[in-house]
Amino acid sequence: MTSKAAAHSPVDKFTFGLWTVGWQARDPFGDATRPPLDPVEIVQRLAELGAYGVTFHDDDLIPFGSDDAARQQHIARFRKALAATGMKVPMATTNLFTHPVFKDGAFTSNDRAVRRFALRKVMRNLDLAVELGAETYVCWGGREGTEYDCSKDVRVALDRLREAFNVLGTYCKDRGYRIRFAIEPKPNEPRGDILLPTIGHALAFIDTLEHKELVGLNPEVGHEQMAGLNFVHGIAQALWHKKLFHIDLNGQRGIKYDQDLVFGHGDLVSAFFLVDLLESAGYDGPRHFDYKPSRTEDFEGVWASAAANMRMYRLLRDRAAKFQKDPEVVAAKRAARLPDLAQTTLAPGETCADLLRDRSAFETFDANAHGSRGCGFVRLHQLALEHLLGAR
Ligand code: DIG
Ligand code: MN
Ligand code: MN
Repeated sequence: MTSKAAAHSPVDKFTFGLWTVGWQARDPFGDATRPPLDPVEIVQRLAELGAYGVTFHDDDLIPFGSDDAARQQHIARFRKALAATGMKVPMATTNLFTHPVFKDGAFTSNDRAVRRFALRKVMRNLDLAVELGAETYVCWGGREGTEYDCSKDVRVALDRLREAFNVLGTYCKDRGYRIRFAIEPKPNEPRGDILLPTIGHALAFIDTLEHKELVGLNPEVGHEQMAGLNFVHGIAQALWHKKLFHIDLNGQRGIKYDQDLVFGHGDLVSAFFLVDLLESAGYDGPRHFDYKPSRTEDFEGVWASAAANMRMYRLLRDRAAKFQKDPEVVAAKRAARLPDLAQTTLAPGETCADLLRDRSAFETFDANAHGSRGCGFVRLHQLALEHLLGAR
């Protein structure tokens, strides 16, 4: 599929990491199948495809170890491409996982000098992120973890992780930076077990931080699904905590290595309900695709895969909107008593004493009658799938 005139408008807020379409497809068992892509070309091509913006790790834009002159040149070229295309940079992050120095982690490395280097590396890219207008700074602790339980006392590692976020929060507050952190959980890979492996672990950790209001989540579809969890439930809880600061969209087919497929190319039914939830909830952040164009693809395939992510989101959004409006769906939801769940279990002002006096709540409650009532969920799900399939 060649890049047609943009089928998507920037209003959709579709964004991509430089590292996604720029992935050279090197994997643990094979060399790169594609040459490197110039970040300037990435910005231009994604703009043509209708993307809203790009995101980056520091090292995606400025090769690790570049001197200041080279660093400034890379940044200047990038800025020029952004200005020429109107592309935004809503999010940035740090590569704390590729260089061997991070082989035992960054914020939680047993080597204190590495922990201090990691903080400085983040601070430097935070400055650039703010200059470029980013509002979210993602922290994916890909190397924060272990292969052996004896190699790290996780309680102490969590102390160091908390210290890092407290220091970085202070760093931003001292400078008046209007940027928030978004922790990206992942259960494993590249480490045998990664700290803060799921949305739940991350939410609990965030609540212990000094600047907890500055820290939220950047959940990734495949990462929760690698742990066998329901991503829609995870996003619902992140929304419930008001901590969905950003989201990484992609596809994953079950509990296996991190596939980073095109969005919707994994569990399509889950992707449908995810889009339904995001749109119904009024999520107004970037729809960020953190995926890898399959190693089998040439550059024509790379750009086709980028367009596919956006097309999949829009198709699902259109179908979810029809699903919500379908009178049969509204009736089926009512029959399934979905609206009733929003009613508080105790009436406004009702006390425990009132509940204890209410014989219909217990003494005369007919459990068998209620237990034999049908819920009507299968019919509702069938209607959803018929919308997903374009059959309604
Ligand atoms: C992988 O899912 C991670 C890294 O690519 C990056 O740090 C983060 C940004 O979304 N996702
Ligand atoms: Mn991933
Ligand atoms: Mn990600």
